[in-house]
Amino acid sequence: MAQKASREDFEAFFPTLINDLSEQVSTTKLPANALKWFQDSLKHNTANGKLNRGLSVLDTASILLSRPLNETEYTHLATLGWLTELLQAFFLVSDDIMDSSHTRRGAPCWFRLPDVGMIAINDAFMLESSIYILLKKYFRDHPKYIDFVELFHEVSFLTEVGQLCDLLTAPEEKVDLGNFSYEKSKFIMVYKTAYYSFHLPVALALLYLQLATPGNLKQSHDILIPTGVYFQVQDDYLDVYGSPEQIGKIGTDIQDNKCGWAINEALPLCDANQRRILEDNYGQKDKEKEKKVKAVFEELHLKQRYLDFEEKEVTRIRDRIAHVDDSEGLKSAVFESFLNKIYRRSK
Ligand code: DMA
Ligand code: MG
Ligand code: MG
Ligand code: MG
Repeated sequence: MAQKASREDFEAFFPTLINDLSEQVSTTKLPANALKWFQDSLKHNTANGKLNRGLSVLDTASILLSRPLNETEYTHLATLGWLTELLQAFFLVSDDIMDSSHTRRGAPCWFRLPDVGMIAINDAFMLESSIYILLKKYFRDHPKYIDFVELFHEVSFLTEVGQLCDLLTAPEEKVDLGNFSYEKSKFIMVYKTAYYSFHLPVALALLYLQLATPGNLKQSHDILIPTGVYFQVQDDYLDVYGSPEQIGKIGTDIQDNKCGWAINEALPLCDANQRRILEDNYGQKDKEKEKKVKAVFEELHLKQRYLDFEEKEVTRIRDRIAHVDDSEGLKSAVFESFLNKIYRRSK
């Protein structure tokens, strides 16, 4: 029987990796304050998250093996899990700068801390570099070492393509709702979120267990990319409707002129008057204007439309999951477990 990874055990494992990275960076004989800075960044930027990505690496492997992980497997897979969390930390630190966000995981964004500021850009790079230092330390002799490296590089690149399109469709001071479309928002969701958040953790477990056949990877991809899009629709919905206490961040999408789920849902539904209100108020750094946009969303019943979308989409994904071909060692429970982590989430 598979065993669900405990969040506490997984969290307790991270200090080992901080020690490894500290040891590595100390070979440069850097000043003590720089070592402490790096350690603080590693801690702050990985803390208080949901850890879905990291835990899914462990859960996927245990499901594929149909048994609890032994000690070596746990160490290796927890390391891979934390590498997905480091990638996430790298993306979040930079995303918060680019989105002018204020809070993240219930605390000020890293770059908002008075002593940090734009040093955060370099901290983001170091969070990313940490992935490859740890990969080398723990997986240099694994038969799939180069595949791990390439996977992280490829997934990072795809995420950066997504972030680029997210930013280019959201120019500041140039609001043109005619430029938005459901197709554009879907493209952005696939690339900026689905690959690194969903495809990556499962692909890592498959590679580690040497079950990453082209067939298994393709099946995983075809289920996990729609799952990732569903997750980003939730993120976009919660940006507008979640409370900051719940989601740990203050929504910025309306003021940032983002081509996200809510505005694309609203545009085809609104009458001329509502459209004018959206055009006059969307994408501006002004709380009152944001409220006017939200009022139109309310009139269009976006909350209910979201709930309907969620049930329809999850039914569609579950149907795909039910048809997984397990002839090369893949299991539908991998995807059920991942989907259950996010179904009807409120944070
Ligand atoms: C999420 O975009 C994508 C990445 C790569 C961080 P987002 O700006 O919607 O995320 P959040 O709402 O967490 O700032
Ligand atoms: Mg953001
Ligand atoms: Mg963003
Ligand atoms: Mg968001």
